[in-house]
Amino acid sequence: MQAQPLPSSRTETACDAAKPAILLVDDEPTTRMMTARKLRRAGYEVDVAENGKEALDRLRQRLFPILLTDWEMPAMDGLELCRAVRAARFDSYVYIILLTARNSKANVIEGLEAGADEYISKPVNDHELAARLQTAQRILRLEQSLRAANQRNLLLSITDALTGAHNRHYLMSQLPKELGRTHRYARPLSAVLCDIDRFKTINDRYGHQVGDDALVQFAALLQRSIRSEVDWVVRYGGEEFLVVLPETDFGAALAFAERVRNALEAQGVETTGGSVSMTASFGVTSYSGASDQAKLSVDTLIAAADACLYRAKRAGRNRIIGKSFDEGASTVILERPADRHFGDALHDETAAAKVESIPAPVTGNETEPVDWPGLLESLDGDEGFARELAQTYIDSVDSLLADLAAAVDRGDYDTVRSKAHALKGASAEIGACRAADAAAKLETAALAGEPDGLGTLAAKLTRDVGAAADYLRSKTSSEL
Ligand code: GH3
Ligand code: MG
Repeated sequence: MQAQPLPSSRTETACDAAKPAILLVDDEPTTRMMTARKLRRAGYEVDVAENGKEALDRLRQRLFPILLTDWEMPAMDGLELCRAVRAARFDSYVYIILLTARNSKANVIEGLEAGADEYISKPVNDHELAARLQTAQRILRLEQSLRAANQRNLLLSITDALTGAHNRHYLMSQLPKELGRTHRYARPLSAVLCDIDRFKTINDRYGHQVGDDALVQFAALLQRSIRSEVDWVVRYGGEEFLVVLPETDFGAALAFAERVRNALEAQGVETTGGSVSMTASFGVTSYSGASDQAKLSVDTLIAAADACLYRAKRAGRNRIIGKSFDEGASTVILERPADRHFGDALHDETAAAKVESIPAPVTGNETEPVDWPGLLESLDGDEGFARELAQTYIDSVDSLLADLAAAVDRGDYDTVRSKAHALKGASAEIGACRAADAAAKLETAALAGEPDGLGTLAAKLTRDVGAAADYLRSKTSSEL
């Protein structure tokens, strides 16, 4: 007998050009072959299986939007197959048509309850099969558009509408997972909090529209700077973004922040209102993923980045301050413009260990030589320790300044650099921002071997350190 192609249904449309693939399941070879041939001649791509078990294996390997299955089969029958397909929850919907000689009401109900969408009695009428397949395609198209709408909605629910970055909702659902992986596999994780400097003045000067555009462009700069497969950007607040960098250690995270800081400082952003100069400040924080960090939480990670960002703002903006949770590591200050000392290490992304750790800068009080309240806060109010620290600073700076003065007189750059470096660390530790800044400038000049202005820079450093020591003396005698 010659197999006839399936008659075309009157409702067939142009969309039927790409017909869905059908998996045909029947244990009887002749019926299987004949039905397969008809379907193929009607333009369907068809694969065949001999029983439910084989069909299920096939479905696990590739997607068949339509499953046309016999009821009675060895190994796994049609009903069991229906149940297994529904339980498997494949990525997209499988439309199931049961073919069977059983056509009592009870059978129909049983088949539908097992998960079949449609039911055709044997012997199959070709017109009926063609019409049923049309229905299947209609339902599948509806299901696909629903699925696409759901995906769009899901994306919208985790995306910031203005910048296209992720929103906080996404952050709070994903960061715990990233952190979990960090702990489980002892892998590093870094987070960089970025905040545009004096953004209010950009709004004031250019208008809110340009301000919006500047935010979009800044987000785009961040997106261009990350590894798109693994890193992600969240709009954390109005003009504040958090970049999550999995598998990234402290040194590489600092290098990332420096790349962005540098690009923004150099180019600003192109907006609808023209080119806008702007800078940003960065708080960088990293977990190494070591097991002793199991207690570290999402909140701790973000709070540390926030504290670093706050310090970067107070220290003058357009800079990076980082804190690693690695054992023994302390806060790293990156100067603006990046000084040679840190810059060299930063350009070598693999050389995290070479990034010099110096004690936390406790800056913030811009009128006093030392930010004493900030220091106490960073020490969790431990006044006893703050007193000891102040005394140590007072005791040590005199000889450092004397050595420095002698080295300046001799033109001994190396000693000038090392004394300036020591004064920078000590001053940052105690919260003497101006002194730390002056020391950094002198250190940079000495490193570059610039004789001009070395004396002036050393004199300023001496004054600032002296003022800090005096301030601490007055504090220790009055308040402590
Ligand atoms: P700082 O350097 O201390 O960060 O100063 P700042 O001016 O950037 O920070 P501040 O928090 O004082 O002001 C943030 C400004 O960002 C105020 C707010 O109007 C603006 N802003 C927040 N969200 C948006 C936004 O979606 N569009 C625009 N155009 N401006 C925004
Ligand atoms: Mg800001």
